[in-house]
Amino acid sequence: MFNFFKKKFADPTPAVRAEAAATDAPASMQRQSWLSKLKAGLRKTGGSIATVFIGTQIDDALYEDLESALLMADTGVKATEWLLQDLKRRVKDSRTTDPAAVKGLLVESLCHLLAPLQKPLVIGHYKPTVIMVAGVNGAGKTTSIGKLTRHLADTFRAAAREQLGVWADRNTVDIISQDGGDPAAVSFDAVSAGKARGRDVVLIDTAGRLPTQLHLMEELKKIKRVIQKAGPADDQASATDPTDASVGADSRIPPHEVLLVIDGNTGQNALHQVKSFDDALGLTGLIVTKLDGTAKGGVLAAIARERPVPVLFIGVGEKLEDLETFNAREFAQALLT
Ligand SMILES: Nc1nc2c(ncn2[C@@H]2O[C@H](COP(=O)(O)OP(=O)(O)OP(=O)(O)O)[C@@H](O)[C@H]2O)c(=O)[nH]1
Ligand SMILES: [Mg+2]
Repeated sequence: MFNFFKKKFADPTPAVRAEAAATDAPASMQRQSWLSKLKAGLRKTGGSIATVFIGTQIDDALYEDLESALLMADTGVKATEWLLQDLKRRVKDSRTTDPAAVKGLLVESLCHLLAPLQKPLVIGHYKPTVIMVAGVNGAGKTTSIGKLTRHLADTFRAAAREQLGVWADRNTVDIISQDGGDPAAVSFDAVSAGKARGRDVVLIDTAGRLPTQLHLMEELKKIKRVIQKAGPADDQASATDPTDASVGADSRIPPHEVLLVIDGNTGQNALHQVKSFDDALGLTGLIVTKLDGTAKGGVLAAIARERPVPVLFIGVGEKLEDLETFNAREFAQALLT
């Protein structure tokens, strides 16, 4: 079992990062180029917040401006209140009188707020690991699945080189689809095929366009129920007898992950989607797309405060390399520095 992207992009302490830079230059270069992309993508959101700190005094006006800037960035009332309170405490403790230093303290507050959202996607625990992907029309589901598929193939190839030569030559991706077929039945077929063919991962794309939100939820719930009927996957991590249904039976039943893709551009509306999809489906993670060019990137803080479903990946563009794992500190720094 390994955490997705662990090899390439773990969240290293500075010491480990230095070591990684020495031994794994291409990976750290990739992460560097991702960081500059992330920074560019978040410029619109971060820019208006950063202007609050260009004055010479830390006073009520600064906090009021900051409050407006955070609300404008769709941080939401609750997260904005939390951030202001936490920041004021940090400013008091540090006894700083320099507005520029307050920006650095805001990075710390934001980092603290976002940290619970940071969680790696674990694959390899179940065989196959079944990942159902939901989201409204145009959120970026299919694009994200395409990017993930490529990353997964790379991750497995990297693991294969290091551990098991046999994985290397394996034909990596099958696509199961059926025009006009019942989505739940196609999903069931895909999971069954994944099991029969000994695949590592099954990704299930779903449609976002249905007459109403209610129709969409009902269809997604049905897809989830039908996927469950495909029966338990092999548990690769536990030492228990896989035929003993009384042990860990629930966790082996697919889908192992139910991910919601949200369009970061939709701000507070994305938060509403998280709440309603989570209520209907029991989400295990989020993919937040289109953070490039939006002024509403504060929505991640709102999610952290109001419905902290882990953010597994964030997207800042349409290209393959524009989807990456979410790291709270990177995000806070990219946003504000
Ligand atoms: N700028 C930008 N565009 C993105 C990103 N992710 C996806 N897109 C674009 O968003 C559009 C919609 O993406 P899709 O992947 O088709 O969305 P979907 O959720 O599968 O849509 P439906 O299947 O119709 O429900 C496409 O033009 C993508 O290229 C991103 O991170 N940044
Ligand atoms: Mg699609």
